[in-house]
Parts: sequence; C-alpha cells; structure tokens
Amino acid sequence: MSDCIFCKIIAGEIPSTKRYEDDDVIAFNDLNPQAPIHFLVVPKLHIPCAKDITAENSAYVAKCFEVIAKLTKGFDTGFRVINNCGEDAGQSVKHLHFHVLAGRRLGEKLCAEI
Ligand code: DGP
Repeated sequence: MSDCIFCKIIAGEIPSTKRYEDDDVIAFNDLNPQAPIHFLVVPKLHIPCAKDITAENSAYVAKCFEVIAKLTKGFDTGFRVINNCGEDAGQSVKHLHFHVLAGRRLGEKLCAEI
C-alpha cells in the first residue's frame, strides 16, 4: 500500500528502530512510547485491521505472536499486548499491528473513556 506508513517502514523508506525482522514480520519501537518498553509487531502483508484476518492470512498473525514470544523472553514480571481496530479503538495506522508494552506496572484498566 503506497500510502501506508508501516508499509513504508517495511520497505525501508521511513527509518525505524528495529528490534526484529524476518521475511514475514517486523518489530520496531513505537514513535510515541507509552511505557519504558513499547514496540510494535507488524506483519509484512498489508492487513488493514483485526477484522480483516482470514484463513488465508492468519498465518501472519500466528507468526507475529511467535515473534512476540521471542522478543519478550526475560520479561519476567509481565507485559501487555494490545491491538486497536477501528475508530472507537483509536486505530491511527490502518495496517494490523500489535503493541507490546512492558517495563513498568501497567495498571488494571484496559480502557479509559474519553
Ligand atoms: P494505533 O493507535 O494502534 O494505530 O497505533 C499506531 C502506533 O504507531 C502509534 O502508537 C504511533 C506509532 N507510529 C505512527 N507512525 C510511526 C512511525 O512513523 N514510526 C514509528 N516507529 N511508529 C509510528
């Protein structure tokens, strides 16, 4: 997708601080970190949102979670994985991605009303 920021990061057209990359998945630090550790795990296939996951592309999602398991080795006190899908969830980049947050106690509330 030519106008997608994450596709541009995947293509190397926009710089990022990479934590991991293979043929199917990339992980890089979030530009606006919400915790001491905050990175995004992103399938290289442009899947817009969680509602667009199908039997044909779900292997990419499984691979994202394999990468999450790999990158969180040693996060012994825990971490949080978040996916935002759609307007009410505040999804700002329309390319499926999983936020991984760690490095402090994250609190029990998953959602704050605005
Ligand atoms: P979401 O709200 O779930 O769509 O989160 C998108 C995240 O992407 C947000 O936390 C900020 C991050 N982000 C947006 N643009 C860039 C960028 O150009 N580089 C990096 N590293 N992160 C970005």
